[in-house]
Amino acid sequence: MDATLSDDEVRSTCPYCGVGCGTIVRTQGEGEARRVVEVRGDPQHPANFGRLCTKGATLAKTQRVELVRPGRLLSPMLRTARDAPRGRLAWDDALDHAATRFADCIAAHGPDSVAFYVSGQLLTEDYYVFNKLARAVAGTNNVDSNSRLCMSSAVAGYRRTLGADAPPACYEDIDLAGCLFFAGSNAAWAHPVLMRRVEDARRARPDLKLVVVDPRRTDTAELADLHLAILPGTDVALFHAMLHAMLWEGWVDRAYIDAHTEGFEALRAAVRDCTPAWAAEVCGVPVESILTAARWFATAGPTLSLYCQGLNQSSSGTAKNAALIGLHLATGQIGRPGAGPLSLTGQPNAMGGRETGTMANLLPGHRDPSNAADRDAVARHWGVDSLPAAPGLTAVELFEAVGAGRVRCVWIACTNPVQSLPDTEAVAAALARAEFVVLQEAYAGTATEPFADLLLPASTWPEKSGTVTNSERRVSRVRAALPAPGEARADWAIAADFALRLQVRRPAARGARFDWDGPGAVWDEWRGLTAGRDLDLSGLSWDVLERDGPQQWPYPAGASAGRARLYEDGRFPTADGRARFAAEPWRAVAEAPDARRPLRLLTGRTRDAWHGGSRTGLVPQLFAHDPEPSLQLAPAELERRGFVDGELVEVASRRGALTLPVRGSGTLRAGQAFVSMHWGPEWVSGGVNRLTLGALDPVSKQPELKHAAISVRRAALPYRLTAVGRVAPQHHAAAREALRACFGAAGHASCLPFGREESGWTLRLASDEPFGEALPQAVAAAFGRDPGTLLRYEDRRRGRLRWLAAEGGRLDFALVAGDGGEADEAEARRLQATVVEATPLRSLAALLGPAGAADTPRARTVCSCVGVTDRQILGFVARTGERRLDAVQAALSCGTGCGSCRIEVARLVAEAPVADTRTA
Ligand SMILES: Nc1nc2c(c(=O)[nH]1)N[C@H]1C(S)=C(S)[C@@H](COP(=O)(O)OP(=O)(O)OC[C@H]3O[C@@H](n4cnc5c(=O)[nH]c(N)nc54)[C@H](O)[C@@H]3O)O[C@H]1N2
Ligand SMILES: Nc1nc2c(c(=O)[nH]1)N[C@H]1C(S)=C(S)[C@@H](COP(=O)(O)OP(=O)(O)OC[C@H]3O[C@@H](n4cnc5c(=O)[nH]c(N)nc54)[C@H](O)[C@@H]3O)O[C@H]1N2
Ligand code: SF4
Ligand SMILES: [Mo]
Repeated sequence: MDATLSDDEVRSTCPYCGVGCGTIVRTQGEGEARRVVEVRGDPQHPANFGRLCTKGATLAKTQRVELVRPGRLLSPMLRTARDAPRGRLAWDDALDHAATRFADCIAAHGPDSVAFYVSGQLLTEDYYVFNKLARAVAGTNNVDSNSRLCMSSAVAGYRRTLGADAPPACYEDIDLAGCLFFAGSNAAWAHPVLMRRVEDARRARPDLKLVVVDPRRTDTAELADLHLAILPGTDVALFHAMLHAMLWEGWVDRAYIDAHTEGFEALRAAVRDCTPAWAAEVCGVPVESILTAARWFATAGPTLSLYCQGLNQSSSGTAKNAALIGLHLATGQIGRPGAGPLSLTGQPNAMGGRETGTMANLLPGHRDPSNAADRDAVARHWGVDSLPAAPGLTAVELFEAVGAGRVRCVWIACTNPVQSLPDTEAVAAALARAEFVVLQEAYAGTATEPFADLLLPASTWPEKSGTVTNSERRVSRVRAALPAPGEARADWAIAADFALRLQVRRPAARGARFDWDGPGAVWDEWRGLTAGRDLDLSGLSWDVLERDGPQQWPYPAGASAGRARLYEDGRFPTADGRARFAAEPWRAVAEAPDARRPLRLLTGRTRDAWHGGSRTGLVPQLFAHDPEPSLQLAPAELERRGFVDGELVEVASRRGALTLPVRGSGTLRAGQAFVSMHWGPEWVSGGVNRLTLGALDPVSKQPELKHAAISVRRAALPYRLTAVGRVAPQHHAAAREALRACFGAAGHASCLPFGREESGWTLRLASDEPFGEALPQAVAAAFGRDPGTLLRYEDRRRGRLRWLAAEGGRLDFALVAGDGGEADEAEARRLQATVVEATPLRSLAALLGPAGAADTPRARTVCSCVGVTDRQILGFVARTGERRLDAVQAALSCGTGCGSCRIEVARLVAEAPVADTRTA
């Protein structure tokens, strides 16, 4: 495999999304000084054939030396009392201490008084060791993963209908489909490299039908032939009405239903009253759209469904998944090229967690902890007498149990629950109450860190070695390109060393072995547990992966290739070999809007950010596309409520409130609001998940992170401070720490990076009392500015400050404080834009005061690779009248790199007003 690589290059897999793109990582330097200098797409990897999106393409920038060191956890740190500072200690002492705490807790309160909360960003080997540790040594099923927030409804949907948690289709089906049905997926932003493949398929076959079901007009919807902007949470009503129409029109495949399925009559009865007219009412979309969707799904096939959190993160997530899979079964759109339900996985190794059964309700190899035979099989493999039978706690329940004092010791690895779980105030309160919290993290400064008694430094990509499985069941190697920094260690090794120490203190748990000499040995033990199972990996050694590259499962012993598609023979892994229809009725979202909280809050991703941003947050360039937190509302909604674009509003749900700037967005319908899930307390005071709710799907226990009822009103925080400045690269991380320390008790505070080759920070504070003198001084100092050397324009009586620093003909730093009046805000925006865009400075007077130059909206970067803004694209079209996309791209180069922005560029080019009508 590695014949084409030079000595300083290794093949690995992108650490971000479940597309699972292959990367080639080039390093330079020796020993501790070795650095990643380039990451490019692997042309041989079947998930991406050399492509990367904005996030993958900027991986090398996350490894810049001045960012890596201060941003990482480098040694174990322990605090012995809640308010005591943490002190450094040796690994042996750290793990001994943890083992004593866990063992004492188990001895006093039983095994279910401890819990492990892990992550789909762990490698398969890490996952496997944590699972064995929890069940075989700690003796509890309290081991769950952030996949509970992500994929558990997909797991439940597959298990209920097809009999096993196995996505039956593959990426190649995109090239072969006649109809692509996206539901609750914004793949254009969340799975960009797959979207490039969709564009290719479109180009090759212009009659390919693209349907998108999403309440918002996303970039994915922008590309669709048919966009069903359904009301949030109404997918089951839509899918049932589609089936109703299919039955009426005779589009179902009776022969397939009769030969390969059970339960169709019950579903047919359930959809009898689900007429398209009824669904049009429930979903808020035209009847014709529902009929067209049904026709294309059934007759323009083969039909491939691609779906994600719009279905999964719902109190009826399992029903949504099952209803969609039901459409595939009813039309025979499964088990053949171009067809099938392909749930897109979010995290790079969401699949690995499902395979190794590292979730409360799963056991390794698609086994079930409530089944005695399954428990026995795993216990035998692990060399213990038995495994616990009591059901384990799932993510939301687990933190509720911590809050209630039933779980006392909790071990968190590779996830940031105080940012990403619903109702984060409750999560924080729970962790504050816990007796002992271990956090195994790679990066410093996450929202969960303050709650950790013991911090364990983990190595991460590009230092780790192991395997991951992507959305199409393809197993790829992750290969280490660098040694871990400081004392950081691999996750599997930390878990194994802790297990050995816990075994010493728990004699009954001594049978299980944890003495692997590397992750390859863990892999070999693990794949032994899959022999004869539907996901059989017994033939897939690391040698095979080395020789033949990434492979799909099943890959049983003796095989020479994995299987691209499942169920081609119409036989399913159920007792009788038949798939099952589910017949769940449509149910509304758990928290309906009412008079006090009239808006529906949707949440989701933006293109260039990854979750809480511990990694993408290191690259200022990745903020340019979505530079600051905001609550988006439909423009009509903004107007109706009398809000001005950009003003601060207080957003409140039943659980908590936070203050954000409000923005108009054409992607939303009236009555709806959207906030990106990335804006945790690391970036904006409070963090978005204060608002969200933990209403659970009854089967999958996945929380309804996408739907909450909220109220919005103008924030009563008249005093404002904005500070923006460039900082030297070596001070980037320290400046952030110092600025975050200035959040204090401000009613609203945010701290966001900007820049490309150079970088800096923007701090915004809003308060109900004046800021005085000390805080602005501290802010200036955080930017490395001596207040004595600044140009100062002040009206102390009115609390108005303008502190500026110019250098080399441009403004480098500006601090504006005042009473938040319109003139103040305009001035702050003007100065901010001048610093961020590095505009040559002609006259300070033109920037200051109400008589300042007319405001142009700040430019927003659309194309991250080349650095092209919306203003440049609009300006070019306005000047030239050019509306041919390729001509605009040839002139500006936008969208010619990774292509993640191409849909947006096309929209801007189409919508740009043209002053000159020569060619228009
Ligand atoms: N850039 C980026 N990419 C990522 C990630 C990231 O952090 N950043 N994270 C990865 C992870 S872990 C995941 S899970 C995936 C998520 O990938 P996606 O699920 O595609 O992303 P989201 O934006 O969370 O949600 C998708 C869409 O669901 C819509 N939606 C909301 N409610 C409903 C509903 O009731 N019905 C329907 N049909 N749609 C609804 C939202 O409007 C949103 O556009 O992304 C992965 N890729
Ligand atoms: N409102 C709302 N909330 C959501 C969602 C939503 O759509 N809306 N989506 C949900 C979904 S689908 C997901 S997947 C979650 C994601 O939520 P989280 O799991 O909290 O997301 P991350 O920020 O990726 O957290 C991973 C953490 O692991 C650390 N880390 C990175 N590499 C390693 C490593 O190798 N080892 C260790 N030990 N640590 C490492 C990172 O620094 C980071 O802090 O968010 C969920 N929350
Ligand atoms: S699509 Fe982007 S984030 Fe996802 S694996 Fe590929 S390069 Fe990484
Ligand atoms: Mo996810």
